[in-house]
Amino acid sequence: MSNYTGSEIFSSKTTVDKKDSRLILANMAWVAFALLIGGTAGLLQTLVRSGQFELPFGIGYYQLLTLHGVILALVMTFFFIMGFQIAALSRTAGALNNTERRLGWVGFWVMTAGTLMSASMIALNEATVLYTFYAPLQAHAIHYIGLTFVIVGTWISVAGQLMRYFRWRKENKGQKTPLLSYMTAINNVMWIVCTIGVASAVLFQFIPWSLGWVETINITLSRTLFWYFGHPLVYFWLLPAYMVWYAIIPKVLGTKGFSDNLARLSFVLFLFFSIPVGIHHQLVDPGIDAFWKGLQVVLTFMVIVPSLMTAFSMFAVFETYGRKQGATGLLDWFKKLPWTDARFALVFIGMLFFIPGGLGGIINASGQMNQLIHNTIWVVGHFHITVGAPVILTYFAAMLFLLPHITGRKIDKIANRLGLFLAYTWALGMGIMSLAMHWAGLRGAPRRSTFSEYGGAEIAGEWITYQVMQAVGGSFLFIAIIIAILMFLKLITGPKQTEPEEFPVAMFMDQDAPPVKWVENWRLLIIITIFLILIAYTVPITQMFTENIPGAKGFRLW
Ligand code: HAS
Repeated sequence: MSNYTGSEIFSSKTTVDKKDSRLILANMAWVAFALLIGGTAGLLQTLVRSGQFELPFGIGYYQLLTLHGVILALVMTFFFIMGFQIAALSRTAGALNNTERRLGWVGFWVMTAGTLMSASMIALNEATVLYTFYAPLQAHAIHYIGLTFVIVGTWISVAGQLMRYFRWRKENKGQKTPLLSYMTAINNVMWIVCTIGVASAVLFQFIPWSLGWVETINITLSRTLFWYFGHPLVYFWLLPAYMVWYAIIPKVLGTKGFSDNLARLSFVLFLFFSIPVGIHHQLVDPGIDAFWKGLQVVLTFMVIVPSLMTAFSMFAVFETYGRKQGATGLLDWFKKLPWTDARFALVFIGMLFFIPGGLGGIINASGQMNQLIHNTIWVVGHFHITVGAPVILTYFAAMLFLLPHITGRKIDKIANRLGLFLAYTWALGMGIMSLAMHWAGLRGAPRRSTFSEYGGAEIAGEWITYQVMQAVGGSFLFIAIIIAILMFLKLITGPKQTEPEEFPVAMFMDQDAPPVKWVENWRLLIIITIFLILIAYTVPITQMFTENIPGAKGFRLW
């Protein structure tokens, strides 16, 4: 039995198990491959969208945009999250047993099969429906089945991860679970609850409709089920980044995390408030009563709280570190931060992006202001400085220590320098591109449309400027992606060493505080989560069946 009392295991075991490492590496290989394909599609769609370039074989804007969205937002992130969470568990709770690891592998292969099915349909132009696959856009049934495989694959992998977490609890009764393991459990439970929405839409609506078994589809219901999943999806991406911020970055700095208890509370709040807020993506949709939209707006403001708690904790960590380095003034601790360590620089730049990213989210969620930005390219700017900067830059930072850790290599000077170049090139590209997107969005430029379709004559001159800025930003991002791939290659081929590179896991200032029991009372957590979902969704979904409101087809799924 371990004598663990907080975030770090006080035993000699501080590495990821060798057999688990192979599984993690397989997931991370997909991340690199998906980044390359999705990034290339991203660059090409910017160029095609500008109207100045044409591609062979009639490859069009929407096809490229679908590939870009599906491969980066769904495939790359899911493989990273599975790989990273397995690593976090293996490092802090201990090696997976054979059954748990086998589930990880089965999940991996099911996700792989699903990805290949969907990607081939997109390549054949049979699934040009964008990553949100809104009806009445219709794809080939294989695309929907492929996406189902991807989700089911994550469930299988998650089952193995949850088994590892609960086995630790059983073996260490009454003790506080390792923080990183606990965080993976919260993210996984949230994932299982939210994916039920998209799975229902795909199985009961999209697949029968795309196979021609039914002729119509209830659009309002399908969009609602999608966003029931779609908003927690963004936190499914974000929480692994927060795991790094809370539990890893303080150790990278050589200091302690602010509070283990606060970190757990913020994750619990994400579990409660991530799901009953999806309708804030549908504030202008017909078929949903204004009261329920308003209620979900209020709940959305609740889900901002754990991010503010995170910002507070990170400021506390950075300031404490700076003061330990001798800073005495109000802000000079900032200069003391380890700017030459790529693991830190990547994450910190990501955090800076999240300040306007979060503010933009608050604007989006504010009922009336949503009318101004909805369906404009502002929203695209918003998600590029949330998932496309803080989240992805933190994933890169995690790769920087994780890849050499699991392959027994070193982060040498070149790899670190590549990491720094990556951070600054990404920041430059994303800064220019997202600024143009926010700006154009405020001027009314719609998202997901080409110049010729839009024909926004009154901002035509400005439109060209925005387009050029987006293309320039996109090109820098593409260069950054090449740097990221070079960094991954360097990390898995660098010099071998007997002591693997550290997988840093921090201690906390309240390390010795006794465990707070209710945050691990899963029955209670799940009851509260379901209760909030029922409050937010029961009436609006019932109305989609019972009332003849525009957009809904009374009593019907189809
Ligand atoms: Fe969002 C649309 C509201 C966060 C992703 N969002 C999207 C879409 C995506 C997305 C992909 O209410 C488009 C979907 C589509 O295709 O249609 N979003 C929010 C709100 C938040 C939020 C309230 N979004 C995210 C995150 C995402 C993400 C995170 C990805 C990972 N979003 C919306 C709404 C829409 C929307 C509407 C629909 C718009 C429409 O009409 O279509 C909040 O969670 C944000 C809270 C965050 C903060 C920031 C805290 C800051 C931190 C950094 C601290 C920095 C430090 C360093 C410590 C309050 C933690 C500083 C050091 C110094 C020295 C300065």
